[in-house]
Amino acid sequence: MVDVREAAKALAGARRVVVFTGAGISAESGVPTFRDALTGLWERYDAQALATPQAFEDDPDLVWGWYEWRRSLIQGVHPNPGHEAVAAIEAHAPHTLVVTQNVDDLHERAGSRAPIHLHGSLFTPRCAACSRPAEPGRGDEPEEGRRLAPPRCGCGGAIRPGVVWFGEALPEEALEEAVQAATDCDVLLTVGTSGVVYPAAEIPKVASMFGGTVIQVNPRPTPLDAVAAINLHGSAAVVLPELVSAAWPEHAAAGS
Ligand code: BJW
Ligand code: ZN
Repeated sequence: MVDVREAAKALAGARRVVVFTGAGISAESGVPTFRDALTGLWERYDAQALATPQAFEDDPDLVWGWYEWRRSLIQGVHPNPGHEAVAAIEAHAPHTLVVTQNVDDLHERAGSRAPIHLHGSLFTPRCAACSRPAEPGRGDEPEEGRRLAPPRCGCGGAIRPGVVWFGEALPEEALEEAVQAATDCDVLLTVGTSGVVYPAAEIPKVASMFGGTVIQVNPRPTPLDAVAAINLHGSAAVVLPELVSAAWPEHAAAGS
């Protein structure tokens, strides 16, 4: 509780805030984290082995089926109080930038203004050959998942998910904007990320290096413990609303 109060004081006093999120913020909505064991058709695989250009080249039906299944799952869940608390931070601290590694749309659905998606989105498929944007599918995949042939573009190329796989460059503008915001921020709140995937994991480190106070929310230790001035051990859906209520008590009183 002392840590929450200390974190709330830093947050309420900050002019510029960056909220940096990972899969853990969506866990309580029912979205498995990236490093949870896979289930269904994919239980023999490790997500890190499926999230590569090579995996898509070797077995497009397996990889496209996995991404369509994940998009379908996300379409059936809702933002949780953690996502809502992030939107509340944006409402109270107008110079807030949300930078997410997540490929879901739960920040947007919770009311976040324009979150930066460092690793792309499940909702922006494109042609693997000519990059032309394609329409996302219907999102009614069976619960166990299935192999699914990717649709074809007019040019004959396979449609691929609009996400960033291992070995691929992050969207340049998004990364630049995130690094600039980390450089300039007073507080960076990192939530639900294992902090092991680069270059995204540099962002909290940049904030700390340039004098920002890093606050971490995670039930487990991570390599970012080393840069976090305040570590709030707990789940995002519990800790973030507590933090918002402590930072802006009128928010709690208004019941919003
Ligand atoms: C909760 C919770 C609750 C649970 N509440 N919390 C430097 C050093 C070493 C390696 C590299 C390096 N630089 C680059 C690399 C290589 C590589 C990399 O980082 N590898 C490491 C894994 C070793 N990086 C890349 O390849 C990147 N590209 C690149 O560097 O390109 C160079 C280049 C330049 C120019 C031209 C060409 C190339 C690309 C990385 C792309 C990552 N993509 C993925 C997949 C996206 C699509 C998909 O989703 O399928 O992004 S990987 C995966 O990891 C996904 C995630 O966004 C990302 C981060 O995962 P995240 O969000 O942290 O999730 P988890 O599951 O790891 O952790 C969840 C956390 O939540 C845990 O801590 C839990 O405790 C916590 N938690 N419940 C709060 N209720
Ligand atoms: Zn094409």
